Amino acid sequence: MQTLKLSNKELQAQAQRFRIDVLKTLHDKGTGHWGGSASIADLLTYLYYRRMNIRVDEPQWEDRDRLILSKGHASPMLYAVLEGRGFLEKGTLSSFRDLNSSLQGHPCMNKTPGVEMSTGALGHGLSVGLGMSLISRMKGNSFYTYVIVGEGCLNEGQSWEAIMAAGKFAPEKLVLLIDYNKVQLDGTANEIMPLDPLADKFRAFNWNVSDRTFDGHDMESIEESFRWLDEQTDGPSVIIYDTVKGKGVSFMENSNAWHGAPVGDDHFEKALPELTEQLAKWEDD
Ligand SMILES: Cc1ncc(C[n+]2csc(CCOP(=O)(O)OP(=O)(O)O)c2C)c(N)n1
Repeated sequence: MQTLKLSNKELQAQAQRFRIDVLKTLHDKGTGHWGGSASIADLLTYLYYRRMNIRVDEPQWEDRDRLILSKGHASPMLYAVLEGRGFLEKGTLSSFRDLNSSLQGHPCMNKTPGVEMSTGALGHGLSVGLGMSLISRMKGNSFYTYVIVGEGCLNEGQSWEAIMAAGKFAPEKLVLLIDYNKVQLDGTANEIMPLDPLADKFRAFNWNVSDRTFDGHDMESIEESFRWLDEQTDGPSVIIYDTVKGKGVSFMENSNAWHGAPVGDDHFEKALPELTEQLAKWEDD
C-alpha cells in the first residue's frame, strides 16, 4: 500500500492547505461550491493520505480502493486532494472549469485520473458503489468501495433503493460516508427534508451503524471511525460525520448562501486570513 506516514496533526494541516487551495481556485475562476467542499476536506485527506489502498503511479490497479464522490458538486476538494496526492500534475487545479479542462465542474471519470465515477446528479453514487462492491466480491478482489454523500443524495429515492438492496446483498466492503452538515442548497436539511433519526433508518435496513457519530473535522475522531469500521465483518457499513458546511471561514459556515455562490474579491480577502491563521496554529503546535 502506498500510504504516507503523516501524523494526525500533519493531516489536519494538510486538509487546511487544501481548503486554501480550493478557496483560491474558486476566487480565481469566479465560481463556487465552497460550502460542501470545505466540509469534506478532512475526510478526503484522511482517506487518500492514510486509509485508502491505492497506487498513485497505477491509478487503474485492479484491487485499488474505490471512492465515489456522490455529492459531485464538491469536486474542487476532490481535485485538490488528487493533485496533492500526485494523481494530477501540480498546477492542474488552476484549470478548474476551463473549457476542455480535465477538471470539469462535476467529476468526470473519463477525464480525470483517480475519479472512479462521474457524478453531479445527486443520488446515483451509492447504487454504483453497491455494484462495484458486489463485483469485487464476485471476482475475489479485496478492495473497499467508499461512497460520500450529503443530505441531497439521501433525499433521492434511488439512494434508498440502494440502501435496501445493500441490506439484502450485504457486501462486506461497501462503506457509506455521510457528510452530515445539515445545510443544503437553498435551506437547512430540516427545512427541505428532515433525515433524522438517520442512524436508526440504516439500522432498520440492516446496515452496520456505529452507536456514535464522529467529528468530521477532527482527525482523531475520523481515525476512530475507521477503527470502528475495521471491527465490522459482514454487511454494508455507514459512518455518519458531524460536519460544518463551509468549515474554516466563520462568515461562510452553516450557510446555504455559500453552497454555490462565487467567491468574489471582498469575501476572498476576508476569508483567506482566517484559513491561513488556523493553518499556522496547526503547523506551530
Ligand atoms: C438530482 C439532482 N437534483 C438537484 C441537484 C441540484 N443540487 C446540487 S447540490 C444540491 C444540494 C445538496 O445538498 P447537500 O447534499 O447537503 O450538499 P452538501 O452541503 O453536502 O455539499 C442540489 C439540490 C442536483 N445536482 N441533482
